[in-house]
Amino acid sequence: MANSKYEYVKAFERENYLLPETYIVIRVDGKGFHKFSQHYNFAKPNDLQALQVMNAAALEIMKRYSDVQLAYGDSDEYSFLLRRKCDLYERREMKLCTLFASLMATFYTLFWNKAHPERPIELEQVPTFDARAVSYPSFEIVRDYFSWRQVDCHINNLYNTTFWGLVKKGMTPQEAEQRLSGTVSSDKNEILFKDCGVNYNNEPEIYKKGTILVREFDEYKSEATPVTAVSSRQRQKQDKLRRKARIEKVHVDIINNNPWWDARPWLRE
Ligand SMILES: Nc1nc2c(ncn2[C@@H]2O[C@H](COP(=O)(O)OP(=O)(O)OP(=O)(O)O)[C@@H](O)[C@H]2O)c(=O)[nH]1
Ligand SMILES: [Mg+2]
Repeated sequence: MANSKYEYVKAFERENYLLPETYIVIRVDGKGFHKFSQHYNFAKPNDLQALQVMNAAALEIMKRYSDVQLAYGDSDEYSFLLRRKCDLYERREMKLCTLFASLMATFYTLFWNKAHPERPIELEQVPTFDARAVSYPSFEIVRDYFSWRQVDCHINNLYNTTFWGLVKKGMTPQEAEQRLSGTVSSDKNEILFKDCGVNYNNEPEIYKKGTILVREFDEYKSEATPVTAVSSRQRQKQDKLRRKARIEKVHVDIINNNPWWDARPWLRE
């Protein structure tokens, strides 16, 4: 009710507006997916169908929000890069985080049920996600951010692949853990090859590199004009182009891969 005597309670609300002209990254992460993966019998170390459900949910978010230029995901997490000039919900942090987390949970449930009609999501174990938003002042830091997530994917995947490789060869989980303690990357590669007969290089790219969803433009025109100088008609036109751009799914190395980033100048804008 407008102008009631209770209106004053609104004065207690606080809002964080993410800094203008900075890149926003929103990362969603599955809550308690260790348990979730056990409940739904995920394949170890990687469950391809579960990863595809994450990818489908993230793609759906990207389709809805043209400000998302790039998304990177592995395991139970996804990071979304919003363009520097994005004004989605006036850059209100709470609005963005709650929205992305709830969309992810809803889409995850829908796509999971579609992929597993025989094993639909049950009330006692529903997928939920937390979300955080960070604003980064330079594109170099954005690249380092995504490199950080991909390095994390690589480290976890090499460990998990070796661990489960040893367990499949007859070790107990404790023995496998002990065998891997103190080892570096090259040791794990060697253990995998010698003890498990697995060449890590031949493992699927989606497991080793994670998934990148990226908006691709055939004809790209720079938007490098100050935000105030762009008319609302121009802005609508640019938004339409972003909506029309195709979204591609790739599993490539983005760590220190300058040519990959440089070939997509719109990610900088
Ligand atoms: N078996 C299997 N487990 C997976 C897969 N993807 C994710 N997981 C599980 O999900 C966990 C994700 O890691 P975290 O996000 O650190 O753990 P979490 O249990 O979700 O905990 P919080 O995020 O802190 O709530 C992994 O440690 C695995 O246990 C998969 O493809 N196969
Ligand atoms: Mg998690």
